[in-house]
Amino acid sequence: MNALEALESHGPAWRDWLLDNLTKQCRPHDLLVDMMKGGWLVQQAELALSQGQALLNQPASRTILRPTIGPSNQLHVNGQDIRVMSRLTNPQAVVIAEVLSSEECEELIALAMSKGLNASDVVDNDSGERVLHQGRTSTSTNLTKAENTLVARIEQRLADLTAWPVSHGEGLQVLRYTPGQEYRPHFDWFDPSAKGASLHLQNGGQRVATTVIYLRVAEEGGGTLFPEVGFEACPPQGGAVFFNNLDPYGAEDRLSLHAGSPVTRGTKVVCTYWQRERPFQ
Ligand SMILES: O=C(O)CCC(=O)C(=O)O
Repeated sequence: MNALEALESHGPAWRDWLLDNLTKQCRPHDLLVDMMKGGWLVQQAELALSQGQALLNQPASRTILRPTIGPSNQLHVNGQDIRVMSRLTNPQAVVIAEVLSSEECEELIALAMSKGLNASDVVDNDSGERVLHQGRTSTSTNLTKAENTLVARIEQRLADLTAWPVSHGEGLQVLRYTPGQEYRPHFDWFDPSAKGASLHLQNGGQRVATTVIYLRVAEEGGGTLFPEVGFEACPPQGGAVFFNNLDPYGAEDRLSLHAGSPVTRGTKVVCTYWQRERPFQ
């Protein structure tokens, strides 16, 4: 077999495009996405990428280990039967049903309410402080890791579901949106080039994945929207949307941009679980 067979397989224009972009240090995942849009099969595109890197004496890109939901569409996790409803490849996202029972949803809401909800905040990129922001208008409360048996059981289930250690999870956050409230498009990863990110990256490293569990579903509006790919997840009560914040090569995935769409009727309550690269205290 010709050592550059994959690189040459789609003609000289593609070969030159790939070599040119590799020379410009473009992100491997972005190149693969463009190649797939151009009709390449993913395996052939990966092979062409590695052949191009070898030709240019660049180190081969390595995929990283990320939290992952297995290929089966019917998952059995710690006694819970969880159903896969849909999967998205770019960004990698999975919509699932029956992660929590309706009793667990109600118990979690009652726990959050008993603690009291406050205006939700965001991390300021410059100072690293938590600040209020007009783009996030929900109210919320943070639960302590394993603060009771219900919380510990849910964290363990999410860790097992995504094959990622429970030690790497942040505490659950419960959010409530009433009509007009929303969380405008944002990334969950910390921007490594921002001054304020370093403090947050020191404890546990990057946020590698997010799971948003729907505890109560709004009558209208309130889905989790991925505007870059035109997809809105609307799981039923107890269902969730899981997504990776990093691409398969470990770069911050700009396609993971997401939003809590405005609720237009009823109340939405979700519980967010963020997973880190390393153990999180
Ligand atoms: O409310 C949602 O659907 C999304 C929540 C979210 O984006 C977050 O908590 O980071």
